[in-house]
Amino acid sequence: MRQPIRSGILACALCLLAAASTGLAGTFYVSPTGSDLAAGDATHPWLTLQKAANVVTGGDTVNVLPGNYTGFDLARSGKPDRQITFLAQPGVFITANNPSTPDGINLEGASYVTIDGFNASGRGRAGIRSVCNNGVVLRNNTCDSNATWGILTGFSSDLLIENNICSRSGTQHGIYIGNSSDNITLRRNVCWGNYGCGIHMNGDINTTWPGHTIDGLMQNVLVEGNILYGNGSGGGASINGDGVQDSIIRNNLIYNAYNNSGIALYDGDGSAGPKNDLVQNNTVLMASTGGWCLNISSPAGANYAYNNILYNSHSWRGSIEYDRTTGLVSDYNVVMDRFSTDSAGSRIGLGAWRTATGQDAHSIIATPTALFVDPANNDYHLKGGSPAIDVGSTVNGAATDLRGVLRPIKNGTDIGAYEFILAGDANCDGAVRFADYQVLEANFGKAGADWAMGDFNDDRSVTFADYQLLESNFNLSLPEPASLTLLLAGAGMFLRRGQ
Ligand SMILES: [Ca+2]
Ligand SMILES: [Ca+2]
Ligand SMILES: [Ca+2]
Ligand SMILES: [Ca+2]
Repeated sequence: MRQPIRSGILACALCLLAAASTGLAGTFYVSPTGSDLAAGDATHPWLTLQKAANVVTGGDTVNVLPGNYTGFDLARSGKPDRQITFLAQPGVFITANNPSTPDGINLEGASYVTIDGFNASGRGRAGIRSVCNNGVVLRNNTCDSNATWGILTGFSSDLLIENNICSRSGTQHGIYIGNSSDNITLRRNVCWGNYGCGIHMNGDINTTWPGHTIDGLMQNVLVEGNILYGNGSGGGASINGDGVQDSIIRNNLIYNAYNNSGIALYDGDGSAGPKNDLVQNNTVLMASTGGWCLNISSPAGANYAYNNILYNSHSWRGSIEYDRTTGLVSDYNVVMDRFSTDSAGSRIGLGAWRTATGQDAHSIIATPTALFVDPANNDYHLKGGSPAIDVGSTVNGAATDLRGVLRPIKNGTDIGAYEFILAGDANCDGAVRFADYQVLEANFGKAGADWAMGDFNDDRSVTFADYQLLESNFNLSLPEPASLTLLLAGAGMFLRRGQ
């Protein structure tokens, strides 16, 4: 009898040891009312972010309570399966540069780190700077009115930058990734009012990092679902790619662009020009002072442009400027009657472009008024009857839209960043049914939501407003009687719960 009891006690002791170890090593807290002499746990938080940065190891999470903080300088790394996470609660502001550089948050040689939820604004150079590392995630941060960049990365591969807002950078760009880095995803960021580019990618063969091979190319970059507006009073492109190859730029919305280009792919500091890049289902609208919508030059191989809306408010510049007549595969775009096949921007019409290049046989000409719900107020969703509906290339089109809506809806893939869909059609089957209501109900109240979860008004959360959109379209369609009964029963529960 004794042996099993001893085993039980031993097992229990091991459990406690494991729990204590997890608690000490795994989860820390920082608060404006804490102390760096404290234990750093939930009831005894640290005072400074730098204290946390000096001690974290792989697998740790640092929870940051609301308040104002001096930034931090992190040189410690997690591991591929043990990310270090700095997780800010809503209301965390970096109001002073970190102790080492003129940036808010600085990661230098710190790999496998996640920075989530910080507001790093008004800093001396970048809101967040991350260099000489791998496996970094920058998510849900706001970087406004920084002197040079919102977010800067360099020599930083296997990188994910998503759901950040990077605005009003003083002398350069919203998001700048560079220095030959590869395997990077930039998605669902909003970059507005930056002096230069919204997103800048620089292969940069000229800057070295001791001990590392610099190939001057950015490869396998996915730039997807970003919204970029009001950028470029100082030039650049809304999406700027120097030495970018084997990459995809899709479902981005660009408007009020003052830049020299909406999307530019070229060879400046890179070791070679664009090759095997796919520009797909973007909506690009240049301001009257801007350059061409899509500008490709010095290609190192074929590049591809499908399903883009390319509209220009400039007096004579237009949709596509390409510095030659071969190597660009382009079709199923909505364009203006304005193209160029030389780097001087000499203008030709769609017919002459087709003759010179053999491209854009299925592309069409249309105006914003015909295409969009309310272009005067920057609503670039397709309106009912839009000429962009169902006429894109499904074979070479994006599989989703900017919101995550599954393409194609109805009879074909649409051109541009938004697929035309009834609000409420969460499962993207072309009809608003009880199944869609069930999706919305299951996700009701959730933040960080997308269309497929029931966020129909693009505010990233599922609320009563989304239900109202679903209901309005449900009543316009005619559900099966049994489904209608279920819907009304469900809606009653829903309404009671909402009160
Ligand atoms: Ca590279
Ligand atoms: Ca469609
Ligand atoms: Ca549906
Ligand atoms: Ca919503």
